[in-house]
Amino acid sequence: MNTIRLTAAQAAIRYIANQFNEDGVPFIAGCWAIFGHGNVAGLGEALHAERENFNTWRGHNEQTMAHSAIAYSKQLGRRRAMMVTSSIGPGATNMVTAAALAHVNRIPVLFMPGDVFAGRGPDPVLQQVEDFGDGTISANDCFRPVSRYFDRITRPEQLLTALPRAFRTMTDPADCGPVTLAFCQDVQAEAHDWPEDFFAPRTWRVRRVQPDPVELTMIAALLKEATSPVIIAGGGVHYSGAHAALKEFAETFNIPVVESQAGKSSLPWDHPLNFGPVGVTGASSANAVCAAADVVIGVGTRFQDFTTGSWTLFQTPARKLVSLNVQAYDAAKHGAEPLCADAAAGLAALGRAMAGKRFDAPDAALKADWFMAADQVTAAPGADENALPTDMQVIGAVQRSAGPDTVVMCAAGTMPGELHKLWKAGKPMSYHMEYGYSCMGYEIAGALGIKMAQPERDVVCMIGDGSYMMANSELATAVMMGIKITLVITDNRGFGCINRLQIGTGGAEFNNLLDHAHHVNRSHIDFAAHAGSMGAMTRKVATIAELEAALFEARAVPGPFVVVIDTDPYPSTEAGGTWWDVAVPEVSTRDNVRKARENYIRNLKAQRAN
Ligand SMILES: Cc1ncc(C[n+]2csc(CCOP(=O)(O)OP(=O)(O)O)c2C)c(N)n1
Ligand SMILES: [Mg+2]
Repeated sequence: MNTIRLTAAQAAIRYIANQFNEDGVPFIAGCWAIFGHGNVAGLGEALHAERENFNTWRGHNEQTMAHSAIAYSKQLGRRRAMMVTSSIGPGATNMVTAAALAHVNRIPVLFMPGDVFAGRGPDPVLQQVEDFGDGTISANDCFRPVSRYFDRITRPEQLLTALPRAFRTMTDPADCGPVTLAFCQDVQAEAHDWPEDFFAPRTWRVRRVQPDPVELTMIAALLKEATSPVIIAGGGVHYSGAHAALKEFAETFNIPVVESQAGKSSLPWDHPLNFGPVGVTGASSANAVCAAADVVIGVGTRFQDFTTGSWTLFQTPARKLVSLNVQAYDAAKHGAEPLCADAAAGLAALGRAMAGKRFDAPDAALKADWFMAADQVTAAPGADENALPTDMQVIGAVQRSAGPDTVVMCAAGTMPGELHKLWKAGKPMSYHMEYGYSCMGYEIAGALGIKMAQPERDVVCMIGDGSYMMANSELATAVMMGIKITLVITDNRGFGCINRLQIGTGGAEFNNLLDHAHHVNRSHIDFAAHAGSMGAMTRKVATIAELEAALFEARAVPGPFVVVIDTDPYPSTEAGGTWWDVAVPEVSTRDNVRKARENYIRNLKAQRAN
């Protein structure tokens, strides 16, 4: 056997650079890195040595670098991913939030934080977490519950099994998610004689899991008996590339489709069978169809509370739940009849098994009614209106300036709910919402990752002032890397959506809007100046008309473009939506809380166990 002598870090990078996807491109597109002790000498040297054929990028924060990596992979339907490496200790734990985000959203990312010395000679090292009772604990153990596969590399030759295992996890459609290989710093630097064929190029195919014949027969029989089914399209439609299969299935049987946050843009918004967004942030059309459905068919959905109205939405007494999902855990959720398969394969097989069946689709007037309400709130205000613009009007302006291929993205705040309701998504993945973890701080970094994934598409990042303040430094990275993203900052001077939630649960306005938070000096943040200081081109606009003009101007700008607009923190779209379970205090001195509690108890009665 021919061997080659390399350090463990050199071997890791050489192996990673030689793993390909079915399209013949490297599965790992490159590595985001912030160096420190624990990775600069080992992985840093290895990345430098491979720099001609393996990209390394430097960001400003480990968490947000990882958000870029996650957004990149999500936008590409998990067909490619990125690696992120950090120093030991704080650099590593900075990535834990991102790991959780990837875990919730089932997105592959390869975390390679440095770790303490396996040999323990210099212990305790700088940044080492010392556990009094367990010698194997390090800061990286925080990754365990948020990794699909966690390993600590304490000997070089462990990589011979750990790395293939990592790629298996990241390319498995059911188990897909973050992998953490915590890499002890002395081990990174240690040499080993590696079998040469370990580095031979390898292609990782994402298998299309076919349905079990018995499950398929049972589901087909159940659907043949149905009269008013509905399909809930989830993120799995995108990851499976099941857009055409979904369209054909829905059209063949005349079944309405509604979309979760992750599933939005599965069908174009104006497809006659797309009844719109579902759930808490859904359209009245979609929710009416769901309330009347006798069979609810989830396709690639986790049935998160925002999708199910905290399980109050599917009200028909004897209704059945079917879950077509590649992951058996999701396929059997909440008493669902499972159809464990890839979304496209499952829909195609189910289509064959149901041949001849056709349903009566719901009334198209439901959609017309919804769009009448929705279009009203997104319409540009009249020239004589002096009120602060609303976030819905901002969405209208962005929509009018966008093309069918534009990707609109967000993660937390007012915008995810409003965009879910109001954005008219054209092409698949023209809507990129991180609403699994809904993590403030994903926005700018995510937009950067999306643009790296699909440079040919315009990427518009909708971001609240609160989320901007939480994480904005990758804007400087976008400037440095010459990556064009457009940011629309809606400055309502605080956490507007949580302020409304606080009011909605009977609370006093407290500690959400900046004016309601403890202060000696009133907060005034000049977002345009801040973004401009990082090198972005900026515009502060006062009206919706000015916003549209700025967005038009943005098209010709080669680098990041930031538009800031003050908006009213109070209004949100009244139409559509369902109840959302947010627990209200049982005891309070506040009248409003007691009233909200009564309301809460009343609503809770509609919640179904399955
Ligand atoms: C990291 C993180 N912390 C806290 C939250 C809870 N949270 C959700 S939205 C929000 C406020 C967002 O404020 P902003 O971005 O200004 O949006 P707005 O609602 O004002 O439009 C908060 C605190 C979260 N989702 N993520
Ligand atoms: Mg805000």
